[in-house]
Amino acid sequence: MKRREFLKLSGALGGAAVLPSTLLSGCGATPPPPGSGVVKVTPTICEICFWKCAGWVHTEDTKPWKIVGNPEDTHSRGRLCTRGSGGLGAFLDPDRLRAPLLRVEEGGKQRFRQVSWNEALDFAAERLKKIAAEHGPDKVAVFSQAAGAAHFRHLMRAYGTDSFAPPDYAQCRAAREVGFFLTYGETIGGQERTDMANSRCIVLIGTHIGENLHNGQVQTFSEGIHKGATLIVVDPRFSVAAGKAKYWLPIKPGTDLALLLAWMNVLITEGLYDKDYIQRYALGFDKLAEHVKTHTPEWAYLETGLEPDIIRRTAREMAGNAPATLVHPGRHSAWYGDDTQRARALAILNALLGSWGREGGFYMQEEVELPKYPYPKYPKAASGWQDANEGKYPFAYDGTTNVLIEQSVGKDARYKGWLIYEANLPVSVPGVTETIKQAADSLDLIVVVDTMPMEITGHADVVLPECTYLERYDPIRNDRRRQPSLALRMPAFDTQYDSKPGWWIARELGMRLGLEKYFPWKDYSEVIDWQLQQVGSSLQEMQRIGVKSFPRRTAVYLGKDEDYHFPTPSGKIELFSDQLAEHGFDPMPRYTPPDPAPPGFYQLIYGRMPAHTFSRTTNNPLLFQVMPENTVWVNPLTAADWKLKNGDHVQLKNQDGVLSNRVRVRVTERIGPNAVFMAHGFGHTARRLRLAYKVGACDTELITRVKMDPITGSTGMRSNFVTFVTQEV
Ligand code: MGD
Ligand code: SF4
Repeated sequence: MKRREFLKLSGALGGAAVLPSTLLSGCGATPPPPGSGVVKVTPTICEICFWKCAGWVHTEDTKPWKIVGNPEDTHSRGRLCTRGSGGLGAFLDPDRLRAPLLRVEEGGKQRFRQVSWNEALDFAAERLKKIAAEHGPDKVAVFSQAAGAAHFRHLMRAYGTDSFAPPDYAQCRAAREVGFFLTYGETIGGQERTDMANSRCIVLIGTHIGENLHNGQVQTFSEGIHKGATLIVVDPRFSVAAGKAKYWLPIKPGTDLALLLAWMNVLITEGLYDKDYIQRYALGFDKLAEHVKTHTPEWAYLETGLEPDIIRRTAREMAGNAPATLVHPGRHSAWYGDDTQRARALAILNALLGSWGREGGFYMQEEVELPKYPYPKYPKAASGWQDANEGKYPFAYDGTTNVLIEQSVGKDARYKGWLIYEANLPVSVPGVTETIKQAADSLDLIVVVDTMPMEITGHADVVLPECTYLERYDPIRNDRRRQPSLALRMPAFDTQYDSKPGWWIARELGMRLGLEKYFPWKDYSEVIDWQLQQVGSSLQEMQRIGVKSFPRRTAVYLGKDEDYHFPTPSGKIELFSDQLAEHGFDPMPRYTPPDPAPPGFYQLIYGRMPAHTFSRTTNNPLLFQVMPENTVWVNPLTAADWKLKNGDHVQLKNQDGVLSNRVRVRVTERIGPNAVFMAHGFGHTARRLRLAYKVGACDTELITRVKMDPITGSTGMRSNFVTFVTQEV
C-alpha cells in the first residue's frame, strides 16, 4: 500500500445525523413518571475522567434514564459531577463508531471499508505476526490508558512488547510523581492523597480545583474551605478557586519555582519550619538552608512580580497552620521542562511544614490486597521503552509518547507497529502533528481501539470500535486511597451496533496470535469473580452492591513521634537528593527563568473546564449543551491594543507560525496582560464529530515547542506564545 492518507470517516459509516429527542429526554434531565416502567439499577464506574467514581445506572424498561453516584463509595462520596451525570451522552452519541473499519485502496484511492470483526481481527493479527517474525514483537509500541488499558497491556506483554507510553504519563503526572518519589520514596497516586477536608491552610499553585473537576477532591476542598481553611492561590489567572481565596498571587507565568524557593527561605530564616519533624525524618536540611539563603522574597519579586511582603505573609500563614497546611502537589505537571525540580520544591516545602503523613496534609494510602489472576509469566521483551529513551530520562517509570512516536518515523525506525487504546494522540500529545503523519507513512500497522471517530482513527489501518463503559466489564477498581475499597463496572446495556468490549477484542486478538494460555477464560467476568472470591466477596455480591469497603490495615497518619522509615534509599525524607546528584542533576531544585515572549506575543496558558475532559467529551451531546465551545481569555488592556471586543472571532498564531481555528474572544480581567488562556480539548478536526467539528480552537496544535524534562521525559508544554490574527486567513 502507498503512503497512508489521513482518512475522514464518511457519513455512510456512521449513524443518523441527530440524536433522537426521545433518548435525550430520557437521560437524566426529565425523569420518567414514577411507576411507568420497570426500573433497573446496575453498578458502574465512571469513565468520563480518570477519577473513577462509582455510580448506579438507572434504566426504565431497559432504556437509559440516569446515572447517579453510589452512596457507599467513600471515594466520590455518593456523588457524580456534571460530566459523570452526562455519561449517558457517551452511550447515546449518534456519532459513535459502529462497526470495524479497514483501510483499503480502491481505484487508486484509500478509504475505510466496513468489515466483519473476523476480517478486522484477522488482518490485525496477521500484520502483528508479520512484524514479530520480521522485526520482533518488541517493535510494536502501545499507547493506552484508563481502566480498559489493562486488557491491552496484558495482550501486548503476552505478545512480547514492553514499549508502553500512556499520555497520562509524559503529558500529565510524570514529573509530579517522580519529584515526590525522590523526596519521600512514595508517589502522590492517581487519586491524590490530599487531606483537604481537615486542612487549615490550602495552597494551590496553578491547580484550578473546581474547574479541574475531580469529584471527591472538589468535595474535600469545599469542606476544608467551609470549615474555615485559609486558601492561598498562585495563578496568573483569576481561577474559580482564586475567587474563594484569602490571598490570590497573580504570578508571572513560569516563575513558580522562584516563589517556592523564597517561601522556603522565609520558613528557614524566620525559624518557622517544623524543627522536630525535620530532625526526626529529613536528611540534607543544612544543605537546603544554604541553597535557599540567597532566594529572598526580594530576589523572588524580580522574577515573579509578587511583592516581598505578600511572600512573607503567606509563608507565615502556612507556618501558622502547619502541619495542617497542604501545599497541593497539582496533577498535570508538564509545564516548563524543569518540572521534576518544581515538584521536588513542592515536596520539600511540604516537608518543612511537616505535612506529609499528618492530618490536614497528606494521608497514607492503602489498597485492598486483591490477588492478581494467575496468568502464565510473560515472555521477556527483547527491548522496551527504556531502550527507546537511549540513555535519557533516567528516572522515567513509563514510556514517553513523543519519544515512541519519533522513533516510529522512517524505514529504519525502531517501531513498526502501533496499538492505540483510548488515547487521541493528535490532540493529547503536543508537538507531534507532523511526526504522527510521518510515522503513519512508515509503520506497517496502526490499530486503533476507540469508541468515537476521533482524530487518531484517521491514521489507522484498522479501527476496532469498543462499546462504551456502560456496556462492558472492566478490571475491578482497586486504587491506593484513604479507604480501601473495590468497585465494579458491569454492562448496564447490551452492546450497541457492532461494537465490542475491550476484553473481548484483546482476547480475540490473543487467540489469533496463538496466545490462548493467556486467555484461559471465556468471559472477563470470570476473572473478576475469581479475584473477588479471594477476598471473601463474589461477582454476585458486587453486582448487588457495586462498592465494597475494607478495613484499613495501617494508620491514616503518622503516629506522634513515630519512627517511620521512608522508602527512600536513606529511609528519610531526602531534601538533598543523592540519587539526582549521582545522575548529574541538581540535588536541590534550581530556578531557571522562563523564555521571554517575542514582542506582540502572549504566553499561551490552557486548562480544564468543569463540563469537559480533554477532547473526549466535546462531542458528547449532553455535555455539548453545557459548554459547546471554548473561548480565548484576553485581558482588557490587550483587547484594547488589538481593538477586540467580547465575542469577536480571532485566530491565534504561535511563535512558529502555526495558525489555529477561529475562536471567540472573552475579554476579562481574570487573565493578566501577558498571557491568554483557553480550555483544552476543543477545535476538533475530525469531521465525523458532527457537533464538535471545528467548534472552538485546539490548544495542542499551538504547542509546537515542547521542553522535555531531562529527569523524567515529561513534555513541558507552556513555553509557547501566540498573537492574534483578526482577519480570517
Ligand atoms: P482525550 O483527548 O480525552 O485524552 O489524553 P487522552 O486520554 O488521549 O482522548 C481520549 C480518547 O479515548 C478519545 O479518542 C476517546 O474517544 C477515547 N475513548 C473515550 N472513552 C473510551 C472507551 O471507553 N474506550 C475506548 N477504547 N476509547 C475511549 C489525556 C492527556 O492529555 C492527559 S491525562 C493530560 S493531563 C494532558 N492534558 C493536556 C492539556 O491540558 N493540554 C494539551 N494541549 N494537551 C494535553 N494532553 C494530555
Ligand atoms: Fe466521572 Fe466526574 Fe467522577 Fe470524573 S469526577 S469519574 S467525570 S463523576
